Amino acid sequence: MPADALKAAQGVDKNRQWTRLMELAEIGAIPGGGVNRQSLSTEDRQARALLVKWALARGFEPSVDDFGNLYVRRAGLNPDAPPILTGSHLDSQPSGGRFDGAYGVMAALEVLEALSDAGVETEHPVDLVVWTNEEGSRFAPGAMGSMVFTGVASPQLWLDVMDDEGIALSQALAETLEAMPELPRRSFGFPVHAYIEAHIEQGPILEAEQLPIGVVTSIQGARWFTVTVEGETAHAGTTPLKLRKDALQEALAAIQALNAFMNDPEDVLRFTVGRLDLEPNSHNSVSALCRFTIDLRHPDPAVLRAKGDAIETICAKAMRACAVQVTQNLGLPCVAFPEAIVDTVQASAQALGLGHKRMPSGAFHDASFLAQHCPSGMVFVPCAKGVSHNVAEYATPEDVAGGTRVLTASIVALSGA
Ligand code: HGY
Ligand code: MN
Ligand code: MN
Ligand code: MN
Repeated sequence: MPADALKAAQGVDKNRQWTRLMELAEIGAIPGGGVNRQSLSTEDRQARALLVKWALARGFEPSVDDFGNLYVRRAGLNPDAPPILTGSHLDSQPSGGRFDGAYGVMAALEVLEALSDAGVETEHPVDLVVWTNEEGSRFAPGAMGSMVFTGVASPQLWLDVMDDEGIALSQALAETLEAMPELPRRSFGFPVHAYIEAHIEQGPILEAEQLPIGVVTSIQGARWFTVTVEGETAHAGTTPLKLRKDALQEALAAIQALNAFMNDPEDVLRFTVGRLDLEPNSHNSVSALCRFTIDLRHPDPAVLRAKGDAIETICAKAMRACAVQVTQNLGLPCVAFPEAIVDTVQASAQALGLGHKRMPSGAFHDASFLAQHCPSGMVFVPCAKGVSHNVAEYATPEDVAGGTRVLTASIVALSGA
């Protein structure tokens, strides 16, 4: 571990990072200590503006790409060298926590500040990144910004996607870019030397084993589907049950059949129906349409493929009188990070005397796509009871500072001092 790596890690200021995390958490704050700062919303724009203010105050160079991915550069000794990228996302779930995503962005800013405070120069520039729409809760799917950056998908694919208020992504994106007119534009897919994301674990393992650092080795794959069941609306009082084409009842039959099929005695597979929308959604009318979402995850690509590919047949078989359509709107691969990156993160934790373990990630991250673009890795810190995507999400000032020290040391080790 180069001496500069540890020197820079000591530059991490626990209080500065914590104060910023709490100030950021005021943007979109909701009762219970969480945030509702959904992608490309007014709150998302306010958070981005606050980050740019902090960056400019330190002489770092903000920029943005056409999909709203926001960058902040700390120059390296070699301006032509591909940057080290580090960051996460500022958008949250509707009843999200203060740390999911926000921690990785504040950790990245703290890395830049710590390098400057410690007077450590890096060969490669270090770029903070804020990925647009990692959560996918307002505009599905998630990880859009990193998919567009890495060329996995064209932004055209989603410009017409609407949120629940009928606002198109293209409009929300235009408003976000218009809010930062002074920022120079970057291209998608520029060469990246390495990518490292700091994140809360969003699971109970580190806390249960009282370890301050998770050295992430892999991220399980995820597939998102939307199932649309179409029936016919009818009068609730006069229409005999056997004549109905009741979209809700037949959607429930499909969900029951899917639950049975997805049942996994080892409890490794993750199957979630998170959204269910009805039309006309009225007390005394039979449902004409039921749309529900599926979030399917598994660490084994063969299982993820087999289980996901069976969904359409299972839903069709469950229909009595309705029609059903199944569309997949996210395919996130099972990812294993390269040993060189994992070893560097582990060596940093070791050199800093922080207890750690190698572990997989149950949550997906933008790192899932960056891993197909450049050598990538992640650093986890514990969160209280493993709770996340919940207003009660919490991590301690000590743990988030420890994670940022490991991130800083890893970045210096990777970027060459
Ligand atoms: O859904 C996920 O795994 C991520 O937290 N957005
Ligand atoms: Mn996240
Ligand atoms: Mn999340
Ligand atoms: Mn992420």
